[in-house]
Amino acid sequence: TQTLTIAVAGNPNSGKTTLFNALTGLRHHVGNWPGVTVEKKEGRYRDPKSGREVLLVDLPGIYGLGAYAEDERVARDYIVGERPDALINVVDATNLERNLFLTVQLLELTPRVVLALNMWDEVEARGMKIRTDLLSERLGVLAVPTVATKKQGLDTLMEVALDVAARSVREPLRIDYGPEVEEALERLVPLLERASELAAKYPLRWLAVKYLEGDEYLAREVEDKLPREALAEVRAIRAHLRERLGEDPEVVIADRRYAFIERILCDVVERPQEAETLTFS
Ligand code: GDP
Ligand code: K
Ligand code: MG
Repeated sequence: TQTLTIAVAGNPNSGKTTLFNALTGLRHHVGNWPGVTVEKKEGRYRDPKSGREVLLVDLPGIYGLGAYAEDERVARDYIVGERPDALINVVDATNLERNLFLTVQLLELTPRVVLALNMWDEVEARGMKIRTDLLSERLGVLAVPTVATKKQGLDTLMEVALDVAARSVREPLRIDYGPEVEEALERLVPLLERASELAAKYPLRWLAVKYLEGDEYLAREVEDKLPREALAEVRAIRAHLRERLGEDPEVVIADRRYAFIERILCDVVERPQEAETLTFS
């Protein structure tokens, strides 16, 4: 059987390195991603049940999957190009508002994700209540509480990650971007599909969203690979959308992502003062 590859992604300071080291022990080595100076760390994990070896890859700490930061491009190129069997998204569970902004972007790209709700000791110490089942349901992926510094939850986390790796693929997360953007996406996707290279490499809705966001790297690739007539149409769709919205589609798309996260957190997270209000009102 082939070695499984599981990548670890998350915001800086979410506990990625602590979790990675806890899983791999000393069996890891550090290098660089091709062409850039961003550090690449790989290690081995052995599944205690099957004895199977898993290659773990620690991706750079990032806040999103945009085009402007080199480490964000490294992460997304890796996910698109290497297609890891599963992705562990380490989040600081005390700060879901910020951390989920990366999570939803990962989920729009691939459904092969498990969330590590790390810093769970802090969640408990602060008296926060997080409804993990509801969070999982809304995002469509499992969420496992972990305390990386104490190696808590890591067995369960890896069990779920191995299960994700073995499962057949579902659809990535779909955020509703509102009628104007959705209409543009509906017209864009079939046009992008005409370039078979793009269709083979990217989830096309994701690529279409990125194109509307004005992602210059992906736009260049789209413009390289699309037939000329399709390219003119694709450009016209984006120009028309900007006109309809009266602002950059990028802004509307980011707003919708934040709103999506806010709606989820409103139901999923109960803060201590809210708990008191409920008790004493
Ligand atoms: P990275 O930037 O994502 O690689 O994060 P690190 O692994 O370097 O961790 C950042 C800080 O958080 C370090 O001081 C860790 O010891 C601490 N940390 C990591 N995981 C946990 C956890 O589950 N609970 C608590 N309380 N601290 C943690
Ligand atoms: K750090
Ligand atoms: Mg680190």
